[in-house]
Amino acid sequence: MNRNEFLKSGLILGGATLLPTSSVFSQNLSENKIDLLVDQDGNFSLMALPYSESFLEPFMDAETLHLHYAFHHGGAVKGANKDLQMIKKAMDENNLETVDYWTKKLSYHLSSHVLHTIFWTNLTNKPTNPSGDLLKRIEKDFGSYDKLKMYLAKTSKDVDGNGWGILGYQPYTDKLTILQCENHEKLTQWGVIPLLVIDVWEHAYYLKFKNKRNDFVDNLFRIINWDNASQRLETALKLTR
Ligand code: MN3
Repeated sequence: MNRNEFLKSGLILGGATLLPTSSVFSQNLSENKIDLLVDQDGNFSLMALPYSESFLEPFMDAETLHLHYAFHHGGAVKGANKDLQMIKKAMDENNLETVDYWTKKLSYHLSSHVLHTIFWTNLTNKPTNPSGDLLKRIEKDFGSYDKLKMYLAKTSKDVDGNGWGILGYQPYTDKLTILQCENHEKLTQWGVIPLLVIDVWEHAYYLKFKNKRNDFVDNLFRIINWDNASQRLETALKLTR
């Protein structure tokens, strides 16, 4: 699909959107083994972590990672499956009384599933730096890698309540962009494909960092897997040009 076909097709790839298993997007991601959000039956599923729960020690402790992955991310997967079932039930019974409630829930749970899936692969246990096309685009769109880091860190630290800082690719403008996402689904720009996501929900850091979210974010910048972000940019560009 070239860029024009992509834009005409109206395929929206924002975090709040259901990705059908047959879409070019999810097919490409799963062929490249980046993300797998659904199982063979089309139900949402929790893919295995790309490493052991102690892999990110001491930057992220195993207990935090375990609770975060198994219960917070896992809970979102269960929630998204239930939301879909409840929407189907409402449709089958021609009773649309509660369908808006479950639709909002699906936006919340599925967006959580998408962002957490990306988050795990965005981390590694050693410092890396952006390179190649990603670095060139960072320099073009933000001035320098240091400026991007400052901007993304500040945006992540200053989220009101729970949420995410996100570096994404916006195909409509062919630029990198930063989002300050509240909860999992609010304050997106339609179309943005996330490349790097920073979880600043309290569950991501409270055991080890207590109330010091800023320290958590600064610490996280030491274990970002920029190669994964590069791979995500490559995929996004292939799909949208
Ligand atoms: Mn989380």
